Amino acid sequence: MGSGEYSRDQRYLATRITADGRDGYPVEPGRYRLVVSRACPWANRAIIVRRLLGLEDSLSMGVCGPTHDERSWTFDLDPGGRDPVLGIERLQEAYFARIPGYDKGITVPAIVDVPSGKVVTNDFARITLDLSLEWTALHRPGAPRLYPPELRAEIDEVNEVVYRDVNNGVYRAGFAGSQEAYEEAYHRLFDRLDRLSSRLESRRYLVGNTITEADVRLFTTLVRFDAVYHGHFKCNRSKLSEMPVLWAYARDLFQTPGFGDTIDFEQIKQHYYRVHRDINPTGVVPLGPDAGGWLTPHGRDSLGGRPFGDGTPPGVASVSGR
Ligand SMILES: N[C@@H](CCC(=O)N[C@@H](CS)C(=O)NCC(=O)O)C(=O)O
Repeated sequence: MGSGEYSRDQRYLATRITADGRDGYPVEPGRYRLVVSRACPWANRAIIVRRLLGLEDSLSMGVCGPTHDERSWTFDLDPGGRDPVLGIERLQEAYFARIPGYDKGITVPAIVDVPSGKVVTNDFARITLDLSLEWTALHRPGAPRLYPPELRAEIDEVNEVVYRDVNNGVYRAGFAGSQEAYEEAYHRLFDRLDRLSSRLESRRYLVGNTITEADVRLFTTLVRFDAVYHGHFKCNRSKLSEMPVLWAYARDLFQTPGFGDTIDFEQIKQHYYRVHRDINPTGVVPLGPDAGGWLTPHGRDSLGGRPFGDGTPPGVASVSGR
């Protein structure tokens, strides 16, 4: 690793919730709580997939506020500052219930076993795949196939470069500790975005002709691009809204049920600009950009594609958004 390069701690609580319960945590309706923050792109993946698969009634969701202190996420959006199901004020309590003194990041997304109050997993990359593959008995009728076996190799290939250069690439640019590390991350990011743009010029979705896990993962970074990555993370060769293909692709997804209805731009900005004081010491949160453009026509229908394949879109989001 070069000097000044940002490195993400990739050691997770990797216990899995599976259909056969081999890790001690079988899939069961009502037993687990997905804890997220709407600000976080990694948690956003899980919120979207839970909505697309119709798991809202089986897997409840706790929502932390957008900002946090050095002890990490709190349930400050809830009455009395406590998660109504877990009864805790801080997500840290559920990590400590699992591993006393847990000394790695108290991160979202996390899935908590409600009866014991313990975090089962915070392995964000696995969480969405397991929602697709292990929670099938609880999927809604018409749930899309987000990770179908015949497309898995291609989805994995796309996901790998999207994670390295885009999802994590924006963080590598934003938290670079040297000019050299920043420039390397910046070029990798925009080179990759240019290649993705070419790929998406003639096809509506990244892999196959329906929405898959690959689209979910790219979307969560694109939707934050102009609000936080362009300014706060210095990813400013172009705004998303200046990259016509990617901008239309992102708007198409945003306007698809299950995507845009999970997004809260204000919480996203509050999180990045107020929590990362090392790169924004004043904590001042910018007022722009205007999010109105997200609802303008995208024109991508002409490329064909069947967003939900043989399935159907999810119903409208609940009023509370949970
Ligand atoms: N744990 C994963 C992804 C989740 C993640 O980083 N979530 C962030 C919010 S976007 C978080 O919870 N940060 C709190 C912390 O690290 O203390 C990782 O670090 O790769």
